[in-house]
Amino acid sequence: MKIIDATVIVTAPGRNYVTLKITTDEGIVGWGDATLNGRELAVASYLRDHIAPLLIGRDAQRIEDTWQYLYKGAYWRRGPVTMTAIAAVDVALWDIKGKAADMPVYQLLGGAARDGIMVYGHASGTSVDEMLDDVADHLAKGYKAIRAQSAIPGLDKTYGIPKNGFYEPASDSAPQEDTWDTAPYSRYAPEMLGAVRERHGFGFHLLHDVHHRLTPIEAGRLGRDLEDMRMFWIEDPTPAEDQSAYATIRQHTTTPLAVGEIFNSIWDCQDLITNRWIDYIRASVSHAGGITHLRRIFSLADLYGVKSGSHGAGDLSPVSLAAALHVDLSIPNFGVQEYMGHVSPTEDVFHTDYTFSDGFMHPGNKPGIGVEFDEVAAAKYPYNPRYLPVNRRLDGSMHDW
Ligand code: GCO
Ligand code: MG
Repeated sequence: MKIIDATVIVTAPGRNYVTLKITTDEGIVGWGDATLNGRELAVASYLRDHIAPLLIGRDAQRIEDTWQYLYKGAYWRRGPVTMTAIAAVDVALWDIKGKAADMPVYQLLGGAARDGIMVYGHASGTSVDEMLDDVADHLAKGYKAIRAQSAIPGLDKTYGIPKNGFYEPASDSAPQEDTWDTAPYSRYAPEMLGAVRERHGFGFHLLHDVHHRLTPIEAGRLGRDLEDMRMFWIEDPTPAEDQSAYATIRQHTTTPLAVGEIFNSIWDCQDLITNRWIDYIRASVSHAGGITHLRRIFSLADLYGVKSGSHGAGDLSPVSLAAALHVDLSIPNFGVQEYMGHVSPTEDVFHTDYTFSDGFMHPGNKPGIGVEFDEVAAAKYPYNPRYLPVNRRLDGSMHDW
């Protein structure tokens, strides 16, 4: 089965998504997600200008060989743009293989290792009370795991707090400027998360995203301050690229640690995993080289007792979420899957088969990934340049966002 076409479609049904369509000479079409929030067109160009011409005529069934060809063949390895582009090709080829075999992809990955995939939702609020009500809403919907974030008094904007009811950090023309001050956050976070346990008890998993903002010693102290809350994890307590920082955090706390949403390859987390500095690896299908490479990361993690906890924010398209669910269902060391949902009218363009019920998701049983992309609908939503926010300390200097 030969690849005869590879087309890139950029569309913005509520937010920008870059989608790769691969067509074979047998008429089978596969879809891949190539979205890199805020840098979408770089991946679109990488695919259109540098990868698509190489795909024409290749055997669509040779997924591993194509992965190695694109990874080793670029010479300039890794990085978010390259690995997101390779991921889109990889997922589209798994989609094709599933459709050719008339099986959902999770069957090709070894079959279901569990009945459902525990997902965590996002509860947030501009005040603690509002956030506590949102936690109650999530519990009522059946969530077994909930991430809690609320606005920090004294700072004008806080990461993870939605505008107009839906968390959407990207802004047009220029990045929004947030402010950061570690002291009020470090005092406030234990109070805020303590309030969650006080009001709603310990019968569900509680998560919190620090979003790369602390130093290792500050993160160690936060982890210690949160020990009584029995967190499921704290996420990205320090800037994620500094792996050995986690050795310091680990020395100070038993609060579980999760990192990896910005990682692109197994080399980004080799030390974190092999030194057992983390508990959950958050690499995603779309930014870490596709199903082929993500499974390699999770296999390494399994050897060291580290579980999966894939990124699943709304800036990863439904194609990515579906692909993640196939991986989640099939691996032995699954931990949790992030599920933020997608803003309307995403469903107009991406027709999905996955389901959510009582806190668990399932990818569905359609052949392939189980997501179909409506090109006619996509044409109604043109690309709209967006930027993620930046963060400044009170003295005006730049801080990690
Ligand atoms: C999360 C993430 C996201 C990122 C976003 C950036 O844990 O879900 O931190 O919300 O900020 O994916 O594009
Ligand atoms: Mg995060």
